[in-house]
Amino acid sequence: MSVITTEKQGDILVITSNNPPVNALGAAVRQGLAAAIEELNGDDSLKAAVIRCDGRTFFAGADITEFGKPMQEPGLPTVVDAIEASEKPVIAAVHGTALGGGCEVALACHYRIAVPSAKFGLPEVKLGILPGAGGTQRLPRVAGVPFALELAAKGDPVSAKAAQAAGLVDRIAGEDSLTADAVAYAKEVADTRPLPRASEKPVSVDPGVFDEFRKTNARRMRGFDAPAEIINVIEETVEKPYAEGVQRERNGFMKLIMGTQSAAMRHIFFAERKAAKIDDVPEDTKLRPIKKVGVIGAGTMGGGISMNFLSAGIPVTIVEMQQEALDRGTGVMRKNYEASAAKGRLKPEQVEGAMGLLTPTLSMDDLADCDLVIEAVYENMDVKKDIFGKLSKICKPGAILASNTSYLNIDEIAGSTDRPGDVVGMHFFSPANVMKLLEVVRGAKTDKDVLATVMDVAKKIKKVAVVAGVCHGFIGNRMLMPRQVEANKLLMEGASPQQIDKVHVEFGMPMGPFQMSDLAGVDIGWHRDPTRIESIRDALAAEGRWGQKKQAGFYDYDDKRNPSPSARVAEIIEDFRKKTGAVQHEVTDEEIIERTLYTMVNEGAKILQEGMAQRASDIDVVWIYGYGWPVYRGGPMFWADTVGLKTIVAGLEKHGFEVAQLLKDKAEKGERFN
Ligand code: T1G
Repeated sequence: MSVITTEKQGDILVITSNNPPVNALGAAVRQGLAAAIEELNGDDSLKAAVIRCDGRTFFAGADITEFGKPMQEPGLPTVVDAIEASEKPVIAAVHGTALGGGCEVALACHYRIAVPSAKFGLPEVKLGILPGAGGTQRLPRVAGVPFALELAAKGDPVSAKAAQAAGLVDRIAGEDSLTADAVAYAKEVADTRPLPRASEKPVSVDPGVFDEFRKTNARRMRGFDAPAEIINVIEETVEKPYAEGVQRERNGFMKLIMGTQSAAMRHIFFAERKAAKIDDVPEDTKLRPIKKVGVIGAGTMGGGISMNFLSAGIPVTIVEMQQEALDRGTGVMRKNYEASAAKGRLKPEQVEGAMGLLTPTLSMDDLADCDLVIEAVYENMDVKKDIFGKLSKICKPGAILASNTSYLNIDEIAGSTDRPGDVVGMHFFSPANVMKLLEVVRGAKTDKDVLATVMDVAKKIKKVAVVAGVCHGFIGNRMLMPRQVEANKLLMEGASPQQIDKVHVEFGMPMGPFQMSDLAGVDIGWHRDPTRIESIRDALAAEGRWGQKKQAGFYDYDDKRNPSPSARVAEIIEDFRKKTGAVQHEVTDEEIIERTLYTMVNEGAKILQEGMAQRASDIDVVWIYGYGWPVYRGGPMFWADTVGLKTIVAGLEKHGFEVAQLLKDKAEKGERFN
């Protein structure tokens, strides 16, 4: 069955794409569209055409799986130009998400009609590229430069209503009558001339808008090539003829798509989706119904975890030991929702709706009818085993019992129950209602339907889930450890906190190891004995330098939490170096990269060879979504491939590290992780 079919409805040609799952504009679709436009213009009985899609969405863009392969004719630019050049009107009938090339197909049509729930976007920038089929030329002319910059350089979709307000959509159809409304619209405009061709529309522009946009979005665009190029292309071509402008667009597209950043971002696009699949768990595994969730602990984590479910419309029973702690926890949740409402991200009724699904209680017995219970108390194995022992008796058969532990042994926790098959780790990252990553820790006895259910729940609460095995720190925190150990050693050997952090921030991390310690709390995991000073961290903690919350940690902080190097910290470091007789040397930025980032890659290789992660790309996903690793570098394992595994091995050996066997083998064979 051809992916593109045509059907005459009177004198209107209805062109339909049926290319699941998202009507990506692959070669067959492009060929079919080109042939259909020829059919339209070659048949005198036809007066206009409608382009529509079957399935869940209008074209969701070029077929990303074709990137990097020889392009089959006709290319999308050729197809969209043929649509616009048609002598008879072509109407785009949009539902779902018209993204990237899909939005560009719609732009090349003479009219655009969409259902209210439709969205339009140019997310190419999130793949490290730019709209390569006329989008940078037609959108400014149809909807104005400011709107075009927002859509193309940021990559977020807009609603049909917003698109209509900007001039990108001409008419809104009934949610359930798109095709009929589109055909009627085609009949209405069949004889209207001249045809409205986007590329021929004049555009007025305030030249200052480009630098204004650059300034406003500097922080968000830091380190990325594509946004800057998109702004440049539009700025350089907006007052030029289409033919010239589209050539500049093409040059920009080719430059970006050949670059490492785009390869990295496309890698992450697919890696995130691959991570959702568990190799030995069939995709049609029957899921356990999750209608009600229990959360034990109303602290920062318990509250954040609860919000994920409440926001997804899933009722939560939250348990605390003390009324005061329970009230504080629920108060923080309400405050967080109200803060979002104040920023216009939520309507007041949504705040009440979410909070209305929350049942606070002091009794664990109230968890009896929950389908999933998530324990989020402090990191103490005895406490967790006691709780799980009780849950084992309280919870109904089939209820999933999950721990939010960030590094403790799930098998040991499961051993405190009489139903280890129901036990699993669900490691959220703080703040749990914001960070997208969820590590799903698979115990030796965790049932497959429990895993499949938790992965499905993760999608429902908009988390990116990655399966981890049972080891200390699972995937993310296990790789964080060697980074922190080496960063502290480098302090002892002559580097300053700000030098080490600067290298990481310039690499693209949101913050360096010491800024991160100050944010999380220097006292986290501290033994709390101020007389026992075995590390620089102990020395800081002993003086109450517990980080941002005390306006003093590895840095000093002003009232707005802006960091500045601390003379006191420099003294503490110097004293500690002297006390321990640490040998000093000139620490270079390259050494910092080798000792803090190469060691992470080495740990990632160990995680892979031990089977604690299913794939190298899963490790990449963990670091992108759990720690803010720059997506344009594709995650630690992808980045190692771009550096070259031989270089990684040499760097590790230079500093005396024992290289993981898998890393050594791959380097020797010239292989990559991804
Ligand atoms: N190409 C190929 N496969 C795609 C695809 C695409 N564009 N989009 C999605 N898929 C696959 C995806 O891998 C998954 O496969 C399945 O479809 C369902 O996706 C010239 C050059 C549309 C909002 O960046 O944002 O156009 O895992 O799980 O959550 O200027 O997919 O099932 O085997 O994400 O409902 C620009 C990318 C391309 C849009 C649907 N377009 N896609 O979300 O489902 S570049 C994009 C999405 C371009 C032009 C340029 C989302 C979605 P599998 P899913 P979803």
